Amino acid sequence: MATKLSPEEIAQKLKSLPGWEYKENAIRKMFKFKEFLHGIEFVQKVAEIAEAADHHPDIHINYTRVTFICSTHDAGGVTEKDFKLAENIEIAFRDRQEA
Ligand code: H2B
Repeated sequence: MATKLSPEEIAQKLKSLPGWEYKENAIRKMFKFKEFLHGIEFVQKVAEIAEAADHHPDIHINYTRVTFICSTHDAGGVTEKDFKLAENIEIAFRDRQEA
């Protein structure tokens, strides 16, 4: 099982992930889209990434705002797996075609 990171380790690692914050035992970021369906398309992309990695974020959709909340349920907190997922979400957002 992945090891739960300490708040200090999380704070350090968040420095290389602009816009991500540590809150309620998870790391999260809200992404804003021009259109509702652009956000939904991005959710589909992240869902594919999550399935491939077998590591799944909580996803909150509020019209054109989509928030990904990453924690490792098995470990009861944030692990390296969540940082890997956050990095892959960032890469997918950078590479997206539609927004
Ligand atoms: N996603 C997240 N975020 N945390 C987990 O502990 C987790 C997961 N566990 N996706 C995975 C699936 C586990 O249930 C399977 C069996 O590997």
